[in-house]
Amino acid sequence: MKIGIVCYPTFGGSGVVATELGLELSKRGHEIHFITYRQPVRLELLSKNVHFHEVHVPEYPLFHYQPYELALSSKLVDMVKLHGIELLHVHYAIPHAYAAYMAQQMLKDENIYVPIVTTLHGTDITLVGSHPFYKPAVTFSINKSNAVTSVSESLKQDTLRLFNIKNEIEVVPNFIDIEKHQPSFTDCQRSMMATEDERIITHISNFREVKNIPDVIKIFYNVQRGIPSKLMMVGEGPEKEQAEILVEELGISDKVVFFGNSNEIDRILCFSDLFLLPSETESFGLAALEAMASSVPVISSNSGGLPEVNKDGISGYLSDVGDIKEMTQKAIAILQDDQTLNTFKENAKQQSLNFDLHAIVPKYEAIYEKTLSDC
Ligand code: GMT
Repeated sequence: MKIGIVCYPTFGGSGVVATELGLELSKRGHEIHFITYRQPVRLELLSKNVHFHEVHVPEYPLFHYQPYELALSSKLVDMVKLHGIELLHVHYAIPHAYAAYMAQQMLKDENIYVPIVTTLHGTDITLVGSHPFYKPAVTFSINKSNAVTSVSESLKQDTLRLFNIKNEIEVVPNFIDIEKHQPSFTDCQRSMMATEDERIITHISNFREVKNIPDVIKIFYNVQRGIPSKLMMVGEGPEKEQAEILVEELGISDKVVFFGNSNEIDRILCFSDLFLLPSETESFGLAALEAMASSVPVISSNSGGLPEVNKDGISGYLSDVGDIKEMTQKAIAILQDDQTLNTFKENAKQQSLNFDLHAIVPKYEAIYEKTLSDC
């Protein structure tokens, strides 16, 4: 199949999933066209089956907001015609599903029909999409998609609760390329980050309010008082500066490393002992799955789709949002001795195997085939 993939090209989970999906589909013989405003971060290699088409938005001083949807839908029309793209798979409803629908209508005028598969990722529904200013357009574009998927059962239920949806929503969970998370580094360069008696705790995110970054730091602060440890903070975002100030105020600057965005997530996870994700809400928690695939147990909140990914008492623990005390106790319970830690590490790895890309990607292929045959 010739598939156009539209996504955000940044470090966000939806872009990562879209990129990994496109790469795997290309290995399975499909021709993939990524259409977005920048080359996606994990899309390092273009090949015979992987193409990237950049959406340009010319700056014009009359516009207070440059019309990205317009440029995207025009680019989609051009690329479908030029490359014979048979189906568009758009990740994150806003504004991608809307732009794809406009492209579909424009192409109809030229007797070309391109179906749309929309994948809902989380904040496009829970935080942003349900805002009254966006809701009618989001509802419309979900209902006009030929097929709709969501990354967890929890997100599906949120979508049905928040919007008037007439379409079927199929749950296709996020996935991981387990092979990429095999330990390929001899000692993971752990010694560069911590002494032998220290545990390494990690958090990876886009540092938005929804991630509850202050909770990450407070949990770590409590843990390091009983168990010698270091905290690795990976990512960039609006809450990062406040996080650095809090670390300073708590007097733990020598124990916390802020990495910024990193293309070496697997290297950092390789030397990690515990992953913290105390988010306010999380439709899935791809970062937690990536940690588990690297044998890192997870302390998370129990909100949204996290209980579908992290299994309480097995791959880690789940607590109510904001329950720093319980999260601290559970982190200590995992880290307190090598035997317990190793059991959680093995279980985390085992749990991640349920999300192996070889099991999940065929589900998308089946959706594409059905969508095309229904048109
Ligand atoms: O986590 C974010 O803020 C980024 C956001 C995105 O769309 O890139 O992540 C959402 O999609 C991910 C991939 O499906 C999920 O793993 C995240 O849980 C989800 N984030 C939220 O629901 C807050």
